[in-house]
Amino acid sequence: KIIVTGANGQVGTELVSALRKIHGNSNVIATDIDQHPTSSGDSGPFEYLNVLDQENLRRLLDTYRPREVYHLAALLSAVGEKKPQKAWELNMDGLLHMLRLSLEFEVEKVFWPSSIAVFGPLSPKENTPQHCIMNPDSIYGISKLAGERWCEYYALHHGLDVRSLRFPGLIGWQSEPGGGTTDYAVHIFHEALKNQAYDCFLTENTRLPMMSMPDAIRATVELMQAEKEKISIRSSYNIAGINFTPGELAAAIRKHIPGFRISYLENDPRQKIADSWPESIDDSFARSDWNWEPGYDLPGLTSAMLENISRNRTFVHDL
Ligand code: VAH
Repeated sequence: KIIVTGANGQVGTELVSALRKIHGNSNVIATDIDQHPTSSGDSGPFEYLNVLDQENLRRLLDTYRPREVYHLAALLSAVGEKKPQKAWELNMDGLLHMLRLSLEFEVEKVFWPSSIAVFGPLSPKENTPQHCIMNPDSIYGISKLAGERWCEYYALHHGLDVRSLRFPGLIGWQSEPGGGTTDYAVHIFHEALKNQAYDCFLTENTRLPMMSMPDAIRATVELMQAEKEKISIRSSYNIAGINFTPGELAAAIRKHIPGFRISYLENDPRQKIADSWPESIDDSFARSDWNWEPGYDLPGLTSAMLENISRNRTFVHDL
């Protein structure tokens, strides 16, 4: 059995579908505190889970005795700045409960997503390396940096096989973004199709590392399927897809929707968070340890998003 927490979130929705295709619907238990399923179509077991309720979590682990756990439940960067205590509690205590109980119930492998948010103003901006100064100044980034330290501690001191990826901004067409700083890169496609215009909350030249959701899901599966001996990083792997600015993304959209217009808001609180993050990531450890290779470039991502959203319209997008 496999348990996924935060299964109704932006990554969880697509990860549950991918894991069910690999392991069979009944073997992947989707759990979330939010009961209404977001994933259109595929069916499979769902359980209510508040990861801060240790008895709830213990009961689920005892019932299913999962071989693998994917612990995605968290608050993202922008929401986290509005609810710092809640973000710290959910992101930190939720992870600590999961690590401790995964050890107790002998879970074979645990996946936990970190983020480029672990880097800060003193980190190198371009081709940010796996090991460098990390002074995150968002609660979300602080919780992810502390979480990486705990994951490495459980791996080295307790032998727990916990694996992690520092996700960049993720762009997919099957799930809503979850209140992050990179959400503009998903909203923009829906607005381009609906109104041929978008008011972007980041400025034109804000360059950020990004990745298609299909690449992020494939990276997660490939990391978890890699032989244990190949994993040399037990904090969290840098992983890169593409990087672009809102201006470059608008130009790529205009190749499909010539009249598309974009305007840039000033002083959005998310701008400060974006300015503290890298512009591009060096993922040489992921490439050498487990042969990571991204699959989408910006033109490919742009046409895939526009095609799939206009064809599927999998969720009604209200800004
Ligand atoms: C966020 N989408 O914006 C998430 C992610 C690197 C960005 O962590 O908070």
